[in-house]
Amino acid sequence: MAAAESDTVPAVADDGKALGARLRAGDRSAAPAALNLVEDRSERGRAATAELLAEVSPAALGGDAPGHLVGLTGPPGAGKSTLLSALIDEWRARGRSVAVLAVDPSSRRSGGSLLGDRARIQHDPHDDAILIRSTAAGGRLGGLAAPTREAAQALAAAFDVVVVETVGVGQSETDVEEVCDTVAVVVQPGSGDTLQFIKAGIMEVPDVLVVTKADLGDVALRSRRDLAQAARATGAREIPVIAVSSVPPPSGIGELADALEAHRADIDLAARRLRSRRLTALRELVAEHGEAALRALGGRRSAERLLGELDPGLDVAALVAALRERATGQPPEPPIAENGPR
Ligand SMILES: Nc1nc2c(ncn2[C@@H]2O[C@H](COP(=O)(O)OP(=O)(O)OP(=O)(O)O)[C@@H](O)[C@H]2O)c(=O)[nH]1
Ligand SMILES: [Mg+2]
Repeated sequence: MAAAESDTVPAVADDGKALGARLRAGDRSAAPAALNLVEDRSERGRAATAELLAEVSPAALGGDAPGHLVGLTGPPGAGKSTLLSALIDEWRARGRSVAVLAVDPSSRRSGGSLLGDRARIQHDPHDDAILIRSTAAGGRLGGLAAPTREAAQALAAAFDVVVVETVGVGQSETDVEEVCDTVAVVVQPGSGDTLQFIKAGIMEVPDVLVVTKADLGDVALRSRRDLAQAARATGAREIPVIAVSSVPPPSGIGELADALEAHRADIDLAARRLRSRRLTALRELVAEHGEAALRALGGRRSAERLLGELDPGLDVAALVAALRERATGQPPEPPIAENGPR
Protein backbone atom coordinates (compact mmCIF):
# COMPACT_ATOMS: atom_id res chain seq x y z
CA MET A 1 0.00 0.00 0.00
CA ALA A 2 1.32 3.42 -0.91
CA ALA A 3 2.03 5.47 2.17
CA ALA A 4 0.54 8.92 2.31
CA GLU A 5 3.23 11.47 1.60
CA SER A 6 1.90 13.76 4.25
CA ASP A 7 -0.77 13.57 6.86
CA THR A 8 -2.46 16.75 5.74
CA VAL A 9 -5.44 16.65 3.42
CA PRO A 10 -4.79 18.69 0.28
CA ALA A 11 -6.67 21.95 0.65
CA VAL A 12 -7.01 22.65 -3.03
CA ALA A 13 -9.16 20.78 -5.44
CA ASP A 14 -6.61 20.32 -8.17
CA ASP A 15 -5.11 17.10 -7.03
CA GLY A 16 -7.59 14.72 -8.55
CA LYS A 17 -5.08 12.63 -10.43
CA ALA A 18 -2.90 12.03 -7.39
CA LEU A 19 -5.87 11.20 -5.17
CA GLY A 20 -7.24 8.80 -7.76
CA ALA A 21 -3.87 7.08 -8.07
CA ARG A 22 -3.68 6.66 -4.29
CA LEU A 23 -7.17 5.14 -4.17
CA ARG A 24 -6.23 2.83 -7.01
CA ALA A 25 -3.24 1.67 -4.96
CA GLY A 26 -5.60 0.88 -2.09
CA ASP A 27 -4.59 3.87 0.03
CA ARG A 28 -7.76 4.51 2.01
CA SER A 29 -6.29 7.61 3.65
CA ALA A 30 -6.93 9.38 0.33
CA ALA A 31 -10.67 8.79 0.64
CA PRO A 32 -11.75 11.80 2.74
CA ALA A 33 -10.00 14.25 0.42
CA ALA A 34 -11.38 12.42 -2.60
CA LEU A 35 -14.90 12.79 -1.21
CA ASN A 36 -14.38 16.49 -0.62
CA LEU A 37 -13.23 16.85 -4.18
CA VAL A 38 -16.21 15.00 -5.61
CA GLU A 39 -18.52 17.30 -3.69
CA ASP A 40 -16.83 20.39 -5.07
CA ARG A 41 -19.13 21.30 -7.94
CA SER A 42 -17.14 24.32 -9.08
CA GLU A 43 -15.68 24.12 -12.56
CA ARG A 44 -12.26 23.46 -11.11
CA GLY A 45 -13.65 20.80 -8.79
CA ARG A 46 -15.47 19.11 -11.65
CA ALA A 47 -12.32 19.01 -13.75
CA ALA A 48 -10.27 17.57 -10.89
CA THR A 49 -13.00 15.02 -10.17
CA ALA A 50 -12.93 13.91 -13.78
CA GLU A 51 -9.18 13.33 -13.41
CA LEU A 52 -9.72 11.43 -10.20
CA LEU A 53 -12.41 9.22 -11.72
CA ALA A 54 -10.25 8.51 -14.77
CA GLU A 55 -7.60 7.11 -12.39
CA VAL A 56 -10.11 4.61 -10.98
CA SER A 57 -11.87 3.86 -14.27
CA PRO A 58 -12.02 0.26 -15.51
CA ALA A 59 -9.35 1.16 -18.05
CA ALA A 60 -6.95 2.41 -15.35
CA LEU A 61 -7.75 -0.44 -12.97
CA GLY A 62 -7.54 -3.07 -15.65
CA GLY A 63 -11.06 -4.20 -14.80
CA ASP A 64 -13.94 -3.29 -12.54
CA ALA A 65 -13.28 -1.71 -9.17
CA PRO A 66 -12.99 -4.56 -6.66
CA GLY A 67 -15.26 -3.14 -3.93
CA HIS A 68 -18.75 -4.56 -3.45
CA LEU A 69 -21.27 -1.78 -4.06
CA VAL A 70 -24.19 -2.47 -1.76
CA GLY A 71 -27.39 -0.43 -1.79
CA LEU A 72 -29.37 -0.34 1.44
CA THR A 73 -32.73 1.28 1.09
CA GLY A 74 -36.11 1.38 2.76
CA PRO A 75 -38.71 3.63 4.36
CA PRO A 76 -37.82 6.16 7.07
CA GLY A 77 -37.37 4.56 10.46
CA ALA A 78 -37.17 1.01 9.09
CA GLY A 79 -33.90 0.50 10.96
CA LYS A 80 -31.34 1.01 8.20
CA SER A 81 -28.75 2.91 10.23
CA THR A 82 -29.00 0.61 13.22
CA LEU A 83 -28.65 -2.36 10.91
CA LEU A 84 -25.59 -0.78 9.33
CA SER A 85 -23.93 -0.44 12.71
CA ALA A 86 -24.34 -4.19 13.19
CA LEU A 87 -23.31 -5.00 9.62
CA ILE A 88 -20.17 -2.91 9.92
CA ASP A 89 -19.16 -4.97 12.98
CA GLU A 90 -19.82 -8.15 11.03
CA TRP A 91 -17.82 -7.02 8.00
CA ARG A 92 -14.92 -5.84 10.16
CA ALA A 93 -14.90 -9.19 11.94
CA ARG A 94 -14.55 -10.73 8.48
CA GLY A 95 -11.61 -8.44 7.77
CA ARG A 96 -13.40 -6.20 5.27
CA SER A 97 -12.92 -2.46 5.01
CA VAL A 98 -16.23 -0.57 4.79
CA ALA A 99 -17.29 2.81 3.44
CA VAL A 100 -20.83 4.10 3.91
CA LEU A 101 -22.38 6.92 1.92
CA ALA A 102 -25.51 7.85 3.84
CA VAL A 103 -27.78 9.94 1.66
CA ASP A 104 -29.36 12.44 3.98
CA PRO A 105 -32.87 13.28 2.92
CA SER A 106 -33.69 15.40 5.98
CA SER A 107 -33.70 18.65 4.06
CA ARG A 108 -36.37 17.21 1.81
CA ARG A 109 -38.74 16.15 4.54
CA SER A 110 -41.48 18.35 5.83
CA GLY A 111 -41.21 18.93 9.53
CA GLY A 112 -38.83 16.84 11.53
CA SER A 113 -41.11 14.31 13.11
CA LEU A 114 -39.61 11.41 11.25
CA LEU A 115 -36.20 12.30 12.55
CA GLY A 116 -37.08 12.17 16.22
CA ASP A 117 -36.38 8.49 16.54
CA ARG A 118 -33.45 8.35 14.23
CA ALA A 119 -30.34 6.35 15.08
CA ARG A 120 -26.83 7.21 14.02
CA ILE A 121 -24.51 4.63 12.55
CA GLN A 122 -22.33 3.47 15.43
CA HIS A 123 -18.75 2.64 14.66
CA ASP A 124 -15.25 2.78 16.05
CA PRO A 125 -13.96 6.24 15.10
CA HIS A 126 -10.35 5.05 15.42
CA ASP A 127 -10.73 2.24 12.92
CA ASP A 128 -9.33 3.61 9.66
CA ALA A 129 -10.89 0.77 7.69
CA ILE A 130 -14.29 2.40 8.27
CA LEU A 131 -15.43 5.56 6.55
CA ILE A 132 -18.89 7.07 7.04
CA ARG A 133 -20.01 10.08 5.07
CA SER A 134 -23.35 11.83 4.78
CA THR A 135 -24.12 13.11 1.34
CA ALA A 136 -26.91 15.33 0.08
CA ALA A 137 -30.00 13.83 -1.51
CA GLY A 138 -30.61 14.09 -5.20
CA GLY A 139 -33.61 15.61 -6.91
CA ARG A 140 -36.22 13.23 -5.54
CA LEU A 141 -36.73 11.25 -2.39
CA GLY A 142 -34.31 8.38 -2.68
CA GLY A 143 -32.66 9.92 -5.71
CA LEU A 144 -28.92 9.84 -5.92
CA ALA A 145 -27.07 13.05 -6.62
CA ALA A 146 -24.14 12.87 -9.00
CA PRO A 147 -21.55 13.32 -6.21
CA THR A 148 -22.90 10.24 -4.44
CA ARG A 149 -22.60 8.13 -7.56
CA GLU A 150 -19.11 9.42 -8.23
CA ALA A 151 -18.06 8.91 -4.62
CA ALA A 152 -19.29 5.31 -4.71
CA GLN A 153 -17.31 4.72 -7.87
CA ALA A 154 -14.14 6.20 -6.39
CA LEU A 155 -14.40 4.40 -3.05
CA ALA A 156 -14.97 1.01 -4.68
CA ALA A 157 -11.33 1.14 -5.77
CA ALA A 158 -10.05 1.16 -2.18
CA PHE A 159 -12.73 -0.29 0.13
CA ASP A 160 -13.93 -3.89 0.19
CA VAL A 161 -17.54 -2.87 0.77
CA VAL A 162 -19.15 0.43 -0.22
CA VAL A 163 -22.68 0.94 1.07
CA VAL A 164 -25.06 3.54 -0.29
CA GLU A 165 -27.83 4.08 2.25
CA THR A 166 -30.96 5.83 1.01
CA VAL A 167 -34.46 6.47 2.23
CA GLY A 168 -36.90 5.32 -0.36
CA VAL A 169 -40.22 3.81 -1.14
CA GLY A 170 -41.28 2.44 -4.47
CA GLN A 171 -39.81 3.79 -7.65
CA SER A 172 -37.17 5.96 -6.07
CA GLU A 173 -35.16 2.88 -5.21
CA THR A 174 -34.31 2.23 -8.81
CA ASP A 175 -31.58 4.87 -8.62
CA VAL A 176 -29.72 2.78 -6.12
CA GLU A 177 -30.21 -0.27 -8.24
CA GLU A 178 -28.59 1.57 -11.11
CA VAL A 179 -25.41 2.22 -9.15
CA CYS A 180 -25.04 -0.81 -6.88
CA ASP A 181 -24.10 -4.43 -7.48
CA THR A 182 -26.46 -5.67 -4.80
CA VAL A 183 -29.53 -3.93 -3.39
CA ALA A 184 -31.00 -4.81 -0.01
CA VAL A 185 -34.47 -3.41 0.62
CA VAL A 186 -35.29 -3.03 4.28
CA VAL A 187 -38.77 -2.99 5.79
CA GLN A 188 -39.91 -3.05 9.37
CA PRO A 189 -42.52 -5.51 10.53
CA GLY A 190 -46.21 -4.79 10.73
CA SER A 191 -45.87 -1.27 9.46
CA GLY A 192 -48.01 -1.46 6.38
CA ASP A 193 -44.73 -0.92 4.54
CA THR A 194 -44.70 -4.58 3.79
CA LEU A 195 -48.11 -4.54 2.17
CA GLN A 196 -47.52 -1.30 0.37
CA PHE A 197 -44.30 -2.71 -0.87
CA ILE A 198 -45.96 -5.79 -2.24
CA LYS A 199 -48.78 -3.78 -3.81
CA ALA A 200 -46.38 -1.31 -5.36
CA GLY A 201 -44.94 -4.23 -7.29
CA ILE A 202 -41.34 -3.16 -6.94
CA MET A 203 -40.05 -6.66 -6.57
CA GLU A 204 -37.64 -6.04 -9.44
CA VAL A 205 -35.51 -3.81 -7.25
CA PRO A 206 -34.37 -5.93 -4.30
CA ASP A 207 -31.70 -8.58 -4.58
CA VAL A 208 -32.14 -9.26 -0.89
CA LEU A 209 -35.14 -8.41 1.30
CA VAL A 210 -34.64 -7.61 4.96
CA VAL A 211 -37.23 -7.51 7.71
CA THR A 212 -35.82 -5.57 10.64
CA LYS A 213 -36.63 -5.64 14.35
CA ALA A 214 -36.99 -9.40 14.50
CA ASP A 215 -36.83 -9.05 18.29
CA LEU A 216 -40.44 -7.83 18.09
CA GLY A 217 -41.40 -11.46 17.59
CA ASP A 218 -44.51 -12.73 15.80
CA VAL A 219 -45.21 -9.58 13.87
CA ALA A 220 -41.73 -9.81 12.33
CA LEU A 221 -42.18 -13.47 11.48
CA ARG A 222 -45.48 -12.69 9.77
CA SER A 223 -43.93 -9.90 7.70
CA ARG A 224 -41.14 -12.19 6.72
CA ARG A 225 -43.62 -14.83 5.58
CA ASP A 226 -45.71 -12.31 3.60
CA LEU A 227 -42.65 -10.95 1.88
CA ALA A 228 -41.28 -14.37 1.09
CA GLN A 229 -44.60 -15.27 -0.47
CA ALA A 230 -44.66 -12.10 -2.56
CA ALA A 231 -41.06 -12.68 -3.58
CA ARG A 232 -41.86 -16.22 -4.72
CA ALA A 233 -44.91 -14.98 -6.63
CA THR A 234 -42.72 -12.79 -8.82
CA GLY A 235 -41.15 -15.99 -10.04
CA ALA A 236 -38.18 -15.01 -12.11
CA ARG A 237 -35.41 -15.23 -9.54
CA GLU A 238 -35.11 -16.18 -5.95
CA ILE A 239 -34.97 -13.28 -3.53
CA PRO A 240 -33.78 -14.22 -0.07
CA VAL A 241 -35.87 -12.73 2.74
CA ILE A 242 -33.90 -12.34 5.93
CA ALA A 243 -35.11 -11.30 9.37
CA VAL A 244 -32.60 -9.37 11.44
CA SER A 245 -32.44 -7.82 14.84
CA SER A 246 -29.89 -5.04 15.19
CA VAL A 247 -30.30 -4.34 18.88
CA PRO A 248 -28.23 -6.45 21.25
CA PRO A 249 -28.03 -9.35 20.96
CA PRO A 250 -28.07 -8.96 17.17
CA SER A 251 -29.41 -11.81 15.07
CA GLY A 252 -29.51 -12.58 11.37
CA ILE A 253 -26.63 -10.22 10.62
CA GLY A 254 -24.19 -12.92 9.53
CA GLU A 255 -26.90 -14.50 7.39
CA LEU A 256 -27.52 -11.15 5.73
CA ALA A 257 -23.81 -10.58 5.08
CA ASP A 258 -23.68 -14.05 3.54
CA ALA A 259 -26.69 -13.35 1.33
CA LEU A 260 -25.19 -10.09 0.08
CA GLU A 261 -21.94 -11.84 -0.74
CA ALA A 262 -23.71 -14.76 -2.40
CA HIS A 263 -25.60 -12.37 -4.66
CA ARG A 264 -22.44 -10.61 -5.69
CA ALA A 265 -20.75 -13.93 -6.44
CA ASP A 266 -23.75 -14.97 -8.51
CA ILE A 267 -24.11 -12.00 -10.86
CA ASP A 268 -22.19 -11.09 -13.96
CA LEU A 269 -20.45 -8.16 -12.32
CA ALA A 270 -18.86 -6.78 -15.46
CA ALA A 271 -22.24 -6.70 -17.20
CA ARG A 272 -23.96 -5.05 -14.27
CA ARG A 273 -21.26 -2.38 -13.94
CA LEU A 274 -21.34 -1.74 -17.67
CA ARG A 275 -25.11 -1.32 -17.60
CA SER A 276 -24.67 1.00 -14.62
CA ARG A 277 -22.16 3.19 -16.46
CA ARG A 278 -24.42 3.45 -19.48
CA LEU A 279 -27.56 4.29 -17.51
CA THR A 280 -25.61 6.84 -15.50
CA ALA A 281 -24.26 8.43 -18.68
CA LEU A 282 -27.80 8.79 -20.03
CA ARG A 283 -28.96 10.29 -16.76
CA GLU A 284 -26.09 12.77 -16.73
CA LEU A 285 -26.67 13.75 -20.33
CA VAL A 286 -30.30 14.53 -19.56
CA ALA A 287 -29.38 16.34 -16.34
CA GLU A 288 -26.97 18.54 -18.25
CA HIS A 289 -28.83 19.15 -21.47
CA GLY A 290 -32.44 18.21 -20.87
CA GLU A 291 -34.61 15.74 -22.72
CA ALA A 292 -33.82 17.59 -25.94
CA ALA A 293 -30.43 15.88 -25.94
CA LEU A 294 -32.18 12.52 -26.00
CA ARG A 295 -34.43 13.67 -28.82
CA ALA A 296 -31.38 14.81 -30.77
CA LEU A 297 -30.09 11.25 -30.48
CA GLY A 298 -33.36 9.87 -31.84
CA GLY A 299 -34.90 8.97 -28.49
CA ARG A 300 -33.89 6.87 -25.52
CA ARG A 301 -33.87 3.58 -27.38
CA SER A 302 -31.55 4.86 -30.02
CA ALA A 303 -29.32 6.49 -27.40
CA GLU A 304 -29.08 3.15 -25.63
CA ARG A 305 -28.20 1.48 -28.88
CA LEU A 306 -25.51 4.04 -29.48
CA LEU A 307 -24.08 3.43 -26.00
CA GLY A 308 -24.02 -0.27 -26.79
CA GLU A 309 -21.73 0.41 -29.72
CA LEU A 310 -19.19 2.38 -27.68
CA ASP A 311 -16.09 0.86 -26.09
CA PRO A 312 -17.24 -0.95 -22.91
CA GLY A 313 -14.07 0.21 -21.13
CA LEU A 314 -15.06 3.88 -21.26
CA ASP A 315 -15.94 5.56 -18.00
CA VAL A 316 -19.09 7.61 -17.46
CA ALA A 317 -17.50 10.94 -18.37
CA ALA A 318 -16.20 9.55 -21.66
CA LEU A 319 -19.60 8.03 -22.44
CA VAL A 320 -21.34 11.34 -21.74
CA ALA A 321 -18.83 13.16 -23.94
CA ALA A 322 -19.45 10.71 -26.77
CA LEU A 323 -23.23 11.07 -26.48
CA ARG A 324 -22.96 14.83 -26.32
CA GLU A 325 -20.82 14.87 -29.39
CA ARG A 326 -23.35 12.79 -31.29
CA ALA A 327 -26.27 14.87 -30.07
CA THR A 328 -24.74 18.17 -31.09
CA GLY A 329 -22.77 16.98 -34.05
CA GLN A 330 -19.68 18.55 -32.55
CA PRO A 331 -17.50 18.40 -29.44
CA PRO A 332 -18.37 20.26 -26.21
CA GLU A 333 -21.20 22.68 -26.73
CA PRO A 334 -23.28 24.85 -24.46
CA PRO A 335 -26.49 23.23 -23.23
CA ILE A 336 -28.88 22.29 -26.03
CA ALA A 337 -31.97 23.26 -24.15
CA GLU A 338 -33.13 24.13 -20.67
CA ASN A 339 -35.79 21.63 -19.91
CA GLY A 340 -36.01 22.06 -16.17
CA PRO A 341 -36.17 19.23 -13.69
CA ARG A 342 -38.07 16.10 -14.59
N1 LIG B 1 -36.60 -3.23 18.63
C1 LIG B 1 -35.78 -2.85 17.65
N2 LIG B 1 -35.67 -1.56 17.33
C2 LIG B 1 -34.84 -1.20 16.33
C3 LIG B 1 -34.08 -2.17 15.62
N3 LIG B 1 -33.36 -1.53 14.67
C4 LIG B 1 -33.67 -0.22 14.79
N4 LIG B 1 -34.56 0.00 15.78
C5 LIG B 1 -35.13 1.29 16.21
O1 LIG B 1 -35.89 1.86 15.17
C6 LIG B 1 -35.73 3.27 15.13
C7 LIG B 1 -35.28 3.72 13.75
O2 LIG B 1 -34.00 3.13 13.47
P1 LIG B 1 -32.99 3.77 12.44
O3 LIG B 1 -31.83 2.85 12.37
O4 LIG B 1 -32.73 5.19 12.77
O5 LIG B 1 -33.85 3.68 11.11
P2 LIG B 1 -33.50 4.30 9.66
O6 LIG B 1 -34.15 3.40 8.69
O7 LIG B 1 -32.04 4.51 9.52
O8 LIG B 1 -34.26 5.68 9.73
P3 LIG B 1 -34.03 6.99 8.79
O9 LIG B 1 -32.57 7.25 8.73
O10 LIG B 1 -34.78 8.08 9.49
O11 LIG B 1 -34.64 6.64 7.48
C8 LIG B 1 -34.71 3.61 16.22
O12 LIG B 1 -35.42 4.01 17.37
C9 LIG B 1 -34.02 2.30 16.46
O13 LIG B 1 -33.52 2.18 17.77
C10 LIG B 1 -34.20 -3.56 16.00
O14 LIG B 1 -33.58 -4.47 15.44
N5 LIG B 1 -35.06 -3.83 17.02
MG1 LIG C 1 -30.89 6.24 9.03
